[in-house]
Amino acid sequence: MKFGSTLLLILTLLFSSCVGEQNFFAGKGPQSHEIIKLWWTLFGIASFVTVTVSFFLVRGALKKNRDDSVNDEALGKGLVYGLIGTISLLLVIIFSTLRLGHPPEYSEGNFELKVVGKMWWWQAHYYDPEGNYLFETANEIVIPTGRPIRIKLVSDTVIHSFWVPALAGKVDMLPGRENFLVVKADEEGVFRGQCAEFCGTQHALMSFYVKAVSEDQFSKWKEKQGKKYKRIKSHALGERVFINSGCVKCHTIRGLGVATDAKYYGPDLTHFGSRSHIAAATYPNNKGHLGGWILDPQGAKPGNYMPATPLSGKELNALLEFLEALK
Ligand code: HEC
Ligand SMILES: [Cu+2]
Repeated sequence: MKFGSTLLLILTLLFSSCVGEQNFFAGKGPQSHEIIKLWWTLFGIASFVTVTVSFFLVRGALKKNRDDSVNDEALGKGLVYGLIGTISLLLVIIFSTLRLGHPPEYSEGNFELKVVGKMWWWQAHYYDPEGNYLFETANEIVIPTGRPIRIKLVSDTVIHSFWVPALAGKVDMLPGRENFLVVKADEEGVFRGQCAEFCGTQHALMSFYVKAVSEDQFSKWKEKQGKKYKRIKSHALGERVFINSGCVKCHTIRGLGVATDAKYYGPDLTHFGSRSHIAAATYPNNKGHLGGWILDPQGAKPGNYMPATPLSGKELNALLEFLEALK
C-alpha cells in the first residue's frame, strides 16, 4: 500500500468513532458529562507527563560537555520530587476514576426496565414505577427524558456489556448476577448502543437503539406496546405463514394464541413494525432487508440462532405485509 492510502486508512480508523449517534464526546446525560470530564483530566495528566519527560530527555541528550560525575544530593532530591509527583498524579487518577465508578444515583429503588443480554440481541422487559410487569420488546429501548431511569442488567448465557456511549459508561451483564445502571437523558434523541464485551461470533453485530422521548410520549408508547395483537382480515395469509413456517416456535406475538418454545427464544415481535431496525440494529427495518433476513438469516448475520425459511414469493410477500403491520 502507498503511504498516502495507508495514512488515509489510519486516519479513517482513528476518527470513525468521533461522529454519529454513538459518540461518547457528544454526551447527553449527567453520567456521560462526568465521563467526558474524567477523559479530559486523564488526557491532560498523560500529556503533561509525556511533555515533561520528553523535555528533560531531549535536554539531557543534547547537552554539550556533559559532566558524568554523580551529584548525590541533587540525585536524591530529584528522586524524592519525582516520587511525590508520580504518586500524587496516580492518586488523582485513582480517585477520580473510583468516584465515577460509584455514582450516587446507583442507590436502591424500583427498576422500570430489565435488559437481558442474548446471543446476539437485547431482550427488554418493562415495569411500571411500582414494579408491576408490563411487557416485553427487543433491540429498541425507549426512555423518558429529564429523569433518571433505573435499568437492571442481566444475561442468561455469556457475558455481555451494556454500553450507550452518549448516555453512560459500560456495565457488564453477567450470568447469575444482577447489575444496575441509572441513565438520564437530558434531551430527546436517538442514541446507539453496542455490546462492549466480546461474547461470540456476532458480538460486533449486537447493537441497539435508545430513544429518549418526552414523559408524555413515553406513557403513550408504553400503553401501545402493552397492547396485544388484533387479527386483521387482510393479513390472514401472512399470519398463517407465520404460524405454519415455524416462526412461532421462537417468536411471540402476544394475542396470536400460540405458545413459544422457551428453548429457542427469539425477539418478541408483537410490535415489530414499530421498530426502526432488525437483527440488533444490523439492518434498517424495511421489506427488502426483512425479506432477505427471513430467507437467509445466516448470510445476513452468520452464526445467529435463526434458521433459514424457504418460502414462495407469494408467501413471503404476505408474511412481510403481516410483520410490518405489527405497529
Ligand atoms: C429457531 C428459532 C427461530 C425461528 C424458527 C425463527 N426465528 Fe426469527 N429470530 C430468531 C433469533 C434468535 C433472532 C435474533 C437474531 C439476532 O439478531 O441475532 C431472530 C430475529 C428475527 C427478526 C428480527 C427481530 C428484531 O427485532 O431484530 C425477525 C423479524 C424474525 N426473526 C422473523 C422470523 C420469521 C418471520 C420466522 C419464520 C419464517 C422466524 N423468525 C423464525 C430465532 C428464530
Ligand atoms: Cu454481547
